[in-house]
Amino acid sequence: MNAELQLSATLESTNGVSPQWTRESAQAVHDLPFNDLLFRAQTIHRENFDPNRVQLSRLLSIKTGGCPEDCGYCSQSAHHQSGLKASKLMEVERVIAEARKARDAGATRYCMGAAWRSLKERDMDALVAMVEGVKALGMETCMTLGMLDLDQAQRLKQAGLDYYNHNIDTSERYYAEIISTRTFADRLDTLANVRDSGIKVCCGGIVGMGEEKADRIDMLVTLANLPEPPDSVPINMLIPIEGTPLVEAEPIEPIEFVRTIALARIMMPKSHVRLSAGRMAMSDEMQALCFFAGANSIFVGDTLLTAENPGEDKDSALFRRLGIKPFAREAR
Ligand code: SAM
Ligand code: DTB
Ligand code: SF4
Repeated sequence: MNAELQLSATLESTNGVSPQWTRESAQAVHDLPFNDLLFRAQTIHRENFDPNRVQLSRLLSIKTGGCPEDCGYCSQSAHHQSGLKASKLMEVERVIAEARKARDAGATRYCMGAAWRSLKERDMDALVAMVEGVKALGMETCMTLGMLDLDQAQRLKQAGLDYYNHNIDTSERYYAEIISTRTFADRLDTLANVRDSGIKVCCGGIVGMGEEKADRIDMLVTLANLPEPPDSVPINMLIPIEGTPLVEAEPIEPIEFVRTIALARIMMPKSHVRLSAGRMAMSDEMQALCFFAGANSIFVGDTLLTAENPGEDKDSALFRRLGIKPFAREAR
């Protein structure tokens, strides 16, 4: 089948309940002329979201550094010499105070991250209190704590956790070049536990790690073909961190990055596509193209978990110039 026919077959099948994407059907969309790709992504975006609203999310590292995993991109792995100082789990009161500040600055979503391989029982009570406290501020809650079993996921759900972030990071093929301490299948198991508990899945990956186009496409095919596409899909552009094995990775070309965002929007029409790490290295114009391609969330504030992020002034100036408004907080 030629690319155009293949594309129309794909689009017809999206009228069904759960279309199965293949590398070929996804690649046919990815490789469309740029204007056709963006027009299609923007059309689908408008059918599902307000095109002039972008959600403001805020991250907090509640436990930093000293992580036993060896993810090749990460400043927090104990396997790399990034110079980051490790810390203990933050106190509940402090987490809630930080969340309140973020809410007062306009964030509607609060994401708490811990540099753990998996969640330990001894920390559960504190985590439950954090979820309850942040929820009580009227914010959407998200956590990313490493691997979870079903019982742990159920307890976080009961505390009011809305989303759990756990990324597949890249294609199954490229994954083993990036992380050796846990497998792609381990990640899928945690995602199944999250889904089965009723917590919404936040799952995406990183581009610009020296992967090939086929890896980016395969990553999105895996995500779109999960039993349900993730409600939330963070697309991170690698922030090269000194002391990590990926510090010299070949950066992704901006147009190719925008194509990845557009493809994510087309393949997962109802998901929040989050323009996540890497915005310090993006021009305003590149970010504007990402919003046009269907990205509808950013992380705000001066820091992500450990790395630098454009500050509030820069982001509000960009939103003003583009006529973009933040998501409104749900009335409670
Ligand atoms: N330890 C938890 C885990 O890995 O599940 C949570 C924290 S981890 C930092 C969350 C995600 O941030 C990673 O899966 C990765 O996709 C992204 N990330 C980490 N370091 C990054 C970097 N240097 N550049 C871009 N994205 C990064
Ligand atoms: C995700 O995919 N990106 C966010 C969130 N999930 C937790 C984290 C980005 C981290 C960037 C590197 C750092 O700050 O250390
Ligand atoms: Fe640990 Fe998460 Fe960093 Fe991997 S990405 S080293 S699991 S903190």
